[in-house]
Order: sequence, then structure tokens, then C-alpha cells
Amino acid sequence: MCARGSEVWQRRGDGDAERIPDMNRLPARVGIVLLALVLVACAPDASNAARIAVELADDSITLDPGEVGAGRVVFDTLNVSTGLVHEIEVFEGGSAGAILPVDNTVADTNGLRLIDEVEDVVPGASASLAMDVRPGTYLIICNLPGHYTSGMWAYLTVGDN
Ligand SMILES: [Cu+2]
Repeated sequence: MCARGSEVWQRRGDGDAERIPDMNRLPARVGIVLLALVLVACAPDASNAARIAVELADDSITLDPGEVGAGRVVFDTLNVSTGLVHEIEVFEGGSAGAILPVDNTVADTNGLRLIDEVEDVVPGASASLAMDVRPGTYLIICNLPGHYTSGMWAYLTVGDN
């Protein structure tokens, strides 16, 4: 997928040598255009991802929708707090609705697998997090001290499509 740029170079190399200009003498802007093609080809494909609106409030995390099919998802996270920094951590392997034990004001996530996270989402800020999800239950929490016990958690159900 990311080889599109090099295919372009190769195709030129395979052609008639007399007709093909020396790559070293090509204007720099041709190189820039080719680099742009490579960057586009390598960008994460979020075009057909399921988008999940995630609202981080001081006492809750709300997912909309709370159920998606397996595949690519993008968490579009917004911190609606007026005063607190929050984070979003996505774990795989939970049981829907389960309450985790709490140790020293943070949730004990032992036994769950952290897929990805975004830290330090300041009040009013948004952050996007893309990942591939498999059928099962995912736990989304903010695990800054005291925030889990304040209610900052939600479960995402991933179906078989
Ligand atoms: Cu928080």
C-alpha cells in the first residue's frame, strides 16, 4: 500500500532509457510531488471507519454510538469539562458493565489489554483516536486519580458486523 510512490520511480526506470530523464536532474518540485503521493498513500485510511463521538465530562464518559461493527473505528473525543484535564484509554477484554477494583484512586486494569490512549485532553479540546476493533467488549476510561470512581468509564460493544 505504501509502495505507490516507489512504483512510480520504478515504472520510470523500466522505460526507454533515452527517453527518461536522469532522476538527478529532475526539478526538486517533482520530488516534492512524488513525496506527497507517498504521504497520501501511507496516511491512515479512516474513510470508511465507524466514528464514535466520545464526550468526556467530569463524572461520565458518553459514547455515541455505544455499539459498532468490527473493523476500523475513530473515537472523536471532546472534553466538555470546564476545569479538568481528562484522558481516554481504550482497553480490550472487559465484561460489559463490570466495575473494576480501585487501587489508590485509580482503576486496576490488570487483565485488560490497553489498545491505545490519548492523554492530557484539556477542557474544551478534542482529540481523535483511530484503531481496529474486534468483536467483543472494550472499556473506555479516564484513569487520572479519582476520575474512574467519579464515573468516567463506558463500555463499547463491538459486534460481528
Ligand atoms: Cu478524567
